[in-house]
Amino acid sequence: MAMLSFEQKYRVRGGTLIGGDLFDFWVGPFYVGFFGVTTIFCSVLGTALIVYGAVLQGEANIWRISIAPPDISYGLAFAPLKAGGLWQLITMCAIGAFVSWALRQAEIARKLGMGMHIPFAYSFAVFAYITLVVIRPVLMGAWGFGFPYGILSHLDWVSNTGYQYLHFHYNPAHMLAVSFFFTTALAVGLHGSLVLSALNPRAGETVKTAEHENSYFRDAVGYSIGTLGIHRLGLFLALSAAFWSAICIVISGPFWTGGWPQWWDWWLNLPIWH
Ligand code: UQ2
Repeated sequence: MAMLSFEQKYRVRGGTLIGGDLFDFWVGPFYVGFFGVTTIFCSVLGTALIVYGAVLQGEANIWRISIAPPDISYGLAFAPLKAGGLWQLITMCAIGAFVSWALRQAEIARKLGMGMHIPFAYSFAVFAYITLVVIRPVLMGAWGFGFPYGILSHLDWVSNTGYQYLHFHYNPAHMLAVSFFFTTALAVGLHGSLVLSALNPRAGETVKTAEHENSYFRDAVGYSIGTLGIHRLGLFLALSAAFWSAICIVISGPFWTGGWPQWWDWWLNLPIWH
């Protein structure tokens, strides 16, 4: 595979967290490392188990393939392979692959002398997944509270789980998560459009710089957060969206068993009203 002129310069030894020089090499454009090997191993095994589960199910329609967690009656024990055990193995493979990927990101960042922002950010997505399939099921006492691995079945799970709390949009952590998702979209929309407008002027005009970008927003809203600032804000908004998503589901069941509309009774019950 062709290499860009600068790539050779950055193919330096070191930065590994484990394995020393043993896996410190590239395959084509890809850095391998110990965690590249574990990522591939977990991904291939997990995918093979999903395919095996689909074959057991005798389901050829990909929309309907679903690998369900064990019945609630198994609690936190291992279940037989065909009764949720596959889901348990696939979950272990998924976590192994996701954590390996984060550690491979960390090794590459170390190798290049960069900050840990990428593995840190990615970890919030992994944390949200682990909250759904490990932390909440453990707090509720059964793997059966995890979500099934299927395209339509996981949608059914989200809908059913939401309705168990009557109206999930009244969950205050869900409100925060949704607001952060929308604000992230606003920030990325503003940022992407601003950068393209500055770098793609009409034919014959010179490319504009950060001074134009700052001036645009000072003219429009009286404030510019700056070229570094918008990326800090974007990271904060996106991580907050993932974080509050994890919080909104982990409090549903383990810390609040009623309907979310009823949670707001604390407001109606404030002593100032009576
Ligand atoms: C900005 C800036 C950028 C940007 C954007 C802004 C030059 C290239 C989008 C404007 C951002 C503001 C005013 C903050 C908006 C706040 C929220 C919560 C969405 O100033 O610096 O860099 O891309």
